[in-house]
Amino acid sequence: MNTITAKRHIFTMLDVDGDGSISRQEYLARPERAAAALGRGGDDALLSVARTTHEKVFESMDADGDGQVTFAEYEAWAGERAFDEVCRPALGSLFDLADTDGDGHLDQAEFTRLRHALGNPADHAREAFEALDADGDGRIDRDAYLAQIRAFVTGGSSPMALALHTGARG
Ligand SMILES: [Ca+2]
Ligand SMILES: [Ca+2]
Ligand SMILES: [Ca+2]
Repeated sequence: MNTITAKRHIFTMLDVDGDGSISRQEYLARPERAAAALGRGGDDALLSVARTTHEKVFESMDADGDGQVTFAEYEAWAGERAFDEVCRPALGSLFDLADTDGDGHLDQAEFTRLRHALGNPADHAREAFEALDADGDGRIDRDAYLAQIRAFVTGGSSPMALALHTGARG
């Protein structure tokens, strides 16, 4: 999978209604949906972190500020700098929502709930987990998880390709 394909893949996943752009509402629904699926209430401190970080990502992606992110905007924006400055905190906030016992790792049950919360189907959960659990100790480390997403979005290849590919439509 090359970088353009990876970008297209992620864009398609984020454009939930498939109308060709990621609306502000679509994007900001992600942390809300994840929190609800993970059993966290609207006043959860980790959810408020997730809301703030996702708002920053959206504002950063939406170059012309019209409340819609087109693929052209997304493609021009996505990359190493955007990942390090704004994506990483947002993805980390979702990881933290899913890390129910707060130990800094996702075990298989926590990871599977996160995938479900982000709208991925339940199938292939074990393969995705195994692909991301590089050292096979039965848990996914936060930094390793974020590094793998980074490798995927900036280089197009990483175990995350499998994890995302099996989880997204199309
Ligand atoms: Ca849309
Ligand atoms: Ca826009
Ligand atoms: Ca955990």
